[in-house]
Amino acid sequence: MKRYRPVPLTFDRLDPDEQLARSEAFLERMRTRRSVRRFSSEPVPFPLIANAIETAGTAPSGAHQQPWTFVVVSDPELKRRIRAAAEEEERRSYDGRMSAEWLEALAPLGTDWRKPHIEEASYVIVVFEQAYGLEGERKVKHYYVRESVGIAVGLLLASLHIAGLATLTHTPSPMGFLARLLERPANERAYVLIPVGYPAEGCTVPDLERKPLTETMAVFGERG
Ligand code: IYR
Repeated sequence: MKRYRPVPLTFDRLDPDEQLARSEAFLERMRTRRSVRRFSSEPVPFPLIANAIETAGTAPSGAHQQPWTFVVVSDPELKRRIRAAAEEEERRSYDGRMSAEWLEALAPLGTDWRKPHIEEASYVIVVFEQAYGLEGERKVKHYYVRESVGIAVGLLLASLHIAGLATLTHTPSPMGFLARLLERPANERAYVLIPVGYPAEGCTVPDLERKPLTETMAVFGERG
């Protein structure tokens, strides 16, 4: 069994002014993040992708098991095959598998079964959750897998956005074809597919608003 071996914390204590300035600058930047569905073919520097994945890996995870794998695809033929398989599933979803209520909820986003972004974007990152660990033949139980991977994906998206790239969190359903096409081991399940690149010339997005803090925050006690 691995033992508890504490080491001193490294912690960068900031001046209050600096805290607020950084917090506001980050908020202002993140306010400009939008999901993008049409990409240009312009290449993206690979270090931006690698840094984002390393940033994602700083996420807290259940029992620090880091139950994630990020598969980066730039190969055009593989992207073409992923798009074809995704569109096959999505066509069936939009043509009957999704309920009328679901389609109504999606209407303001203007989505349909066509997924050109999978081929157009410079990179596609497919995130896999590790349902359990594999140490040789032995299965190791993983804890809070979906929560851990969700937090990691949030950090990934923030890093890519701060680096001046556009992304889409795409969840073709069902996603089983991704594990097959990307030759993943038995313990990995596709979690989300993220095209990454620059928006296409003239790219449009739905006219959406974010909920104000008054709707998303409740406070008990004094505000410091
Ligand atoms: N997976 C489909 C449908 C879809 C579902 C939700 I919830 C969205 O927020 C957006 C789309 C698709 O990708 O089109």
